[in-house]
Amino acid sequence: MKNNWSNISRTVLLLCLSLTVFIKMAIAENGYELWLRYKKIDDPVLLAKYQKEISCIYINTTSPTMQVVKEELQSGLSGLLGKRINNTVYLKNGCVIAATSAQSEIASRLVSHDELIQAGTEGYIIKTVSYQGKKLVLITGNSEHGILYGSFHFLRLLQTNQSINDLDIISAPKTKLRMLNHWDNLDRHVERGYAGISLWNWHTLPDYIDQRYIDYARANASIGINGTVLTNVNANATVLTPEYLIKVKALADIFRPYGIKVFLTARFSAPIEIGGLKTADLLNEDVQSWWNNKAKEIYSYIPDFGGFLVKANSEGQPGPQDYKRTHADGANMLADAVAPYKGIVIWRAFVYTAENPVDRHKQAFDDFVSLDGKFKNNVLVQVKNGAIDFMPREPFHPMFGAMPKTPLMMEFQVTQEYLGQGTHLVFLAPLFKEVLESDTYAKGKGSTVAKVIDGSLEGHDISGIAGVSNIGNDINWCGHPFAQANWFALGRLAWDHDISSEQIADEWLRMTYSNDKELVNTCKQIMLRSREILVDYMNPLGLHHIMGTGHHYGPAPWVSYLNRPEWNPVYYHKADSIGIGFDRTATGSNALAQYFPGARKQWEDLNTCDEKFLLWFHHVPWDHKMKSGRTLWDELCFRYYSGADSVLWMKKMWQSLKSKIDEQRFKEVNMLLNIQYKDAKWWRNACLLYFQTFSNKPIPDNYDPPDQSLDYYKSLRFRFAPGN
Ligand code: GCV
Repeated sequence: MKNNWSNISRTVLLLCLSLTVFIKMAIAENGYELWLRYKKIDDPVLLAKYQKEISCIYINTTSPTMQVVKEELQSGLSGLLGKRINNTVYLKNGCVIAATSAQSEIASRLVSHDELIQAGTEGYIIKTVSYQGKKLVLITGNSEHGILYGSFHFLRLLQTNQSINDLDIISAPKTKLRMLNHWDNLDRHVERGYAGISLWNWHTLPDYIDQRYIDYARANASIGINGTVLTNVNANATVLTPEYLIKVKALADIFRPYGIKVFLTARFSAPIEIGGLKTADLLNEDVQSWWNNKAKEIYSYIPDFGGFLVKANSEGQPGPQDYKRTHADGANMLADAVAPYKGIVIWRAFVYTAENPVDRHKQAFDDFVSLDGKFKNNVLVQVKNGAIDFMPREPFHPMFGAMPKTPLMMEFQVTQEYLGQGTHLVFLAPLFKEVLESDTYAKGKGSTVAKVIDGSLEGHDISGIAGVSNIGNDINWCGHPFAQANWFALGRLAWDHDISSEQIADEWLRMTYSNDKELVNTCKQIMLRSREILVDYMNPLGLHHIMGTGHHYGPAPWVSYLNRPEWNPVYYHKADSIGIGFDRTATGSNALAQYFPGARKQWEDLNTCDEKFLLWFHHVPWDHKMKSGRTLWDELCFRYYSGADSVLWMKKMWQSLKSKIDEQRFKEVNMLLNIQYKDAKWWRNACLLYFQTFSNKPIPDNYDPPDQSLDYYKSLRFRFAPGN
């Protein structure tokens, strides 16, 4: 009997345990759903209100895009309202009606010509309307893709607990091309990728369609992204062969209903590598016809193929300069090949060569600005946000504003190659905004970078923003749970660069975590300060390019042995017994002269220079008096120490939210913040110990001294760091 009882109680205990595990698993969140979680609204009062306001969907068009709209509204509204929301054939009170004015009489009657003009080709109108005595929500626009974007906007209103009582919204994108650039190789290794391997499973395509492809398209459409470059700019010509083009076609077919066009990277030497020609010189007629035929072939598979992205004559990639032709010549040859199909060419300006002895900062400007006006009108020149290479902080690239006849496209890096890679929590919207809001002074005050790249400064027809993707096949897509916010931020800013970083963080947090006030406010503080904190513990006061060689993870300001001068960190910080920093004024490389006088003014005088960029533009004595009253050396110590301490603050803030976040995501972020803190101290100690060998000054007593020697930090190796 006793035995029986103990058996029974053991079984009950086991059952209880498994139930607990099951419940935990059921509520565990792995981040796969991104910001499209559609969980039932928590607030009962608001839920009841929404349930009263929304009763059904009314969509009568069966095109692929409208099918997607219907499915998204159905699953989104059903999830958020906690009850099934169906599509109806009879218009009822509380229906959400989605249609273009050409598709529905209701839409055409209830929106004005003016409103449609404001919405443009891709924008949308969301309005509360009355029709035949019924109160409805109308989502309309000039195109189905506009309606798709509008539907996601409407869902976002509910996800972020906004009122939907009296809607009157018109929104249109400020830039035309809003793209992701994947640096994905055909073997699925992602260059500078920290979230697993490439999403594109070339081996199983075109027959196996991973659900991820569809969810990727949904996520992009939800933030207005309308283009994707599938392959690495360090290109492999194989993707242009028929064997791969049918795979590309399969992806293009999936993405089309979501308004996403597919682009490929074109390797300049492809005519030799896969075409059997002896040259890739653009003046050779066989080369020209090879590209023309290749374009024709691609468009036979993918009629709405976006075009090519090209990295040429940069870091070993082939290009027109191999044949003494210019970048414009190269871009124009490809532009001619895709022009009959309305394709475009995006030509990158990220170029620098070992042979050129001038400051690397100046090289792209020198190569490109004289070509202004020489590019065909279906070419965009894609410029990185700064002149060096996606550093934690760079002044805007001097090319912005300097090529008025050429549409310049922005290239941001969403993947965090130089910003802690997959382990640091850094919200990039403030970095993107800082660049976009910078004033080039190209046409007087107010000529912001945003106005250059959205085409409004010079009246260009094409415009664009691209972000180097941080997406891989990790279950949560981006590696770090908060890295998703940077994908989200790119899309939101490409749509409207006037949105504030705070709004973007607010939306993302509410959609990805919850609408809990304390959670949103605490995480928002962490996110909004995170980039500045990283700058302080990595690259304060304008320091740059002092990271480890190759993998780019961690500090290595001492590296000086690499073949090319501009690959060495010592080239950039120039520390010596007098001071530290790169003199880019007239007494030095004079890179400053590439900026318009209005912009130049804020940086050219050492004593008035914005301290954010002090060591970027000046070689500054160690005893220089800073605005804080500290000497430069003491300020450097202060920045490094307060940066690292602030990560501790981030950790504490996060920990205060334990009860408000699901276990899995709480733990993941917590562990990553531990790594970030460790890394921040490593950056601080390694950099200060190294720079101290030049300054010969003590680290002030009020700071804990580094716990390891400089030799120890120099000895660290990261042979298999990801993304390398
Ligand atoms: C795709 C940096 C990166 C490279 C990258 C290059 C580029 O140098 O380290 O991995 O190559 O930028 O943007 O082309």
